[in-house]
Amino acid sequence: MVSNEINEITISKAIAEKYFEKLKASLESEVVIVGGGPSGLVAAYYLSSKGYEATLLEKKLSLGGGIWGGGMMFNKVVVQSDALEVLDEFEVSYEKYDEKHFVADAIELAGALIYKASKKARLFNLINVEDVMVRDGKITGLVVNYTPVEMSNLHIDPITIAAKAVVDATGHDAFVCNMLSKKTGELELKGEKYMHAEMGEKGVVEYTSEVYPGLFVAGMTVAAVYGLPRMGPIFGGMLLSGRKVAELIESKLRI
Ligand code: 48H
Repeated sequence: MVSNEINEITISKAIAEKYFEKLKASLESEVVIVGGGPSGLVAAYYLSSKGYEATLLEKKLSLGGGIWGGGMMFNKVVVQSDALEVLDEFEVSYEKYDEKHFVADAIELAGALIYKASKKARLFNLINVEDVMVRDGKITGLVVNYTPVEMSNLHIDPITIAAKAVVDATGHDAFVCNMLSKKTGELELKGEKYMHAEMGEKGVVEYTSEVYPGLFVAGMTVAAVYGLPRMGPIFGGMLLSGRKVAELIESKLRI
């Protein structure tokens, strides 16, 4: 005899109710982070740890961005000594390679960032940010649609999400900055430069900033906006940039 305790319609109702509860709560967020790579996940974690309502939007099925494949699909990543405290915060293990270079497992790093960020922030996958919302010279939110809508080229209008602060953490694409530049002409992107790991790593953290009222940049997007070198599969700069953008937003929203 099959009991009726597990019910298909209850399963569907539970998913629909809980998902739309989360989506509705996110429609007016304090901070929206675009991109679920290392810098975006770290920013989402630290912002929500500080008590801010942080929503992260990722267009792909899986979060983690460029972490998973390490360097050329060798799934290990290097993190320099300055960023080890972020690995410790996320309980990621690492091995010393020399005084300055440490090695972490790419899968463990991606898993830990996603896990810890998901405990605190509102994370969405399969949501593609396709435009910006601007009023009175300030970014006020984002225009979003489900990724399969874009992939299938269906004519379906997007919806909007309001935010007091937006973080462009879309990596090499610098999607939000490029869109803002195209639509307003008020932001100039210098474009990412050649490989120079030391300059790239330092610059990405140093130049993490607010680039337009309400719009902050973190991770590789910083390099795209400020014309900084790339650095390859070393991830300390991404982690520190994510932490720094959370601190900058905190000091701005606290006022
Ligand atoms: C929603 C979007 C959209 C959109 C893109 O590339 P990422 O891992 O970004 P970072 O900056 O946190 O880390 C960069 C690092 O992975 C890397 O590539 C390095 C260090 N490269 C050095 C080198 O020399 O090459 O993640 C960005 C995420 C991705 O998951 C995208 O899918 C997502 O943003 N994304 N999400 N709406 N319009 N555009």
